[in-house]
Amino acid sequence: MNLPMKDEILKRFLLAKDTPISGQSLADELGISRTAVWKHLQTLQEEGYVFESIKKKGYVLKGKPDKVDPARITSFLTTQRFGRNIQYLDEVTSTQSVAHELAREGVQDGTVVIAETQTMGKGRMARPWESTKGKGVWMTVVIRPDVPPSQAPQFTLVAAVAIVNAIKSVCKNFTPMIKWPNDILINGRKCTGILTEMLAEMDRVEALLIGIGINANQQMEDFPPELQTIATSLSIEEQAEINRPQLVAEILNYLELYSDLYIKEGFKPIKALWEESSGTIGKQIKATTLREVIEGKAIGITEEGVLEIQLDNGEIKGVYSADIEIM
Ligand code: BT5
Repeated sequence: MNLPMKDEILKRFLLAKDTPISGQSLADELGISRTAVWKHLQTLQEEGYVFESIKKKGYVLKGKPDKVDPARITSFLTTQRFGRNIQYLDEVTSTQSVAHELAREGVQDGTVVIAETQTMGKGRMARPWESTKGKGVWMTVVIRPDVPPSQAPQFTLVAAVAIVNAIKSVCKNFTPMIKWPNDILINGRKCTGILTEMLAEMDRVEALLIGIGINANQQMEDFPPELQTIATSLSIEEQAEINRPQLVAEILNYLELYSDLYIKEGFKPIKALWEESSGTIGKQIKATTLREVIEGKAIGITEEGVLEIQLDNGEIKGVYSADIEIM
């Protein structure tokens, strides 16, 4: 991956942990002058990184600002493609809008747009998405699978499975559950929303924009009153501070793994993983679609990712997209 030089330097300090790195060794390894190294260190310090100088040995990174910056995400990545190009922004209207532009320009598969806050974060049907500054994961992953547009909705389920597993790898005190199709809940409260958008021709997806919003380090008072009864954050549930760059990297690690699995083996293995974490199946639900309200028991998802609801009279209805209330 081609990280900017400043981020290359930062990544080396992150990986070295408490082992000092000398300015000379960085200059030699990266093929730049010692003055250039020093300038990059100064910029990093201005951004909030703290370096301690150890006599005759070099520098050790002692303090980091709480940011989801590319260098820190990269230090936890094990992917080939996903997250190998990260556009980091302090503030953005919506990461989806930037991702749309980049996708049209032809950016590589797995490109990530991530921001500390969004001023116009959005959910489905243009509902507002609350994106508290520096407290969450607000990102869009641009992926370019070779699939027809009809398969796009299944990627919301691929993403949900990836996110649940990523959350489980960094949090141990609770079990996140998927609420079909695009929410992840903890103890009945929403901690994550997924928004999948698409750039497509008639018969071919050009790019999918997987928008992921996760409440990571908010406390209850950080949420506006209307969300305090329905939302939660990983930190509230885990009772610990969440390492956001690590969480982002784990999501990308799982997302690459599962979307490759989906392309290779189809929806079947994803469906099995999805069912393991589903909080919807087997429950009495109310599904509000654009056309009707359906009440019944959620009995499963089909190979296409369609939710099947059994009505009281035994009839089974398939739902492609809806808001679900678990009764
Ligand atoms: C979603 O929509 O859940 C999809 C949310 C996707 C957000 C990401 S963030 C990165 C990327 N850039 C964007 O602009 N969007 C994506 P939906 O199922 O329609 O749910 C929206 C509803 O969730 C709202 O009407 C609120 O009730 C609730 N909500 C808003 N902000 C929330 C938050 N931070 N936590 C929990 N619930 C929230």
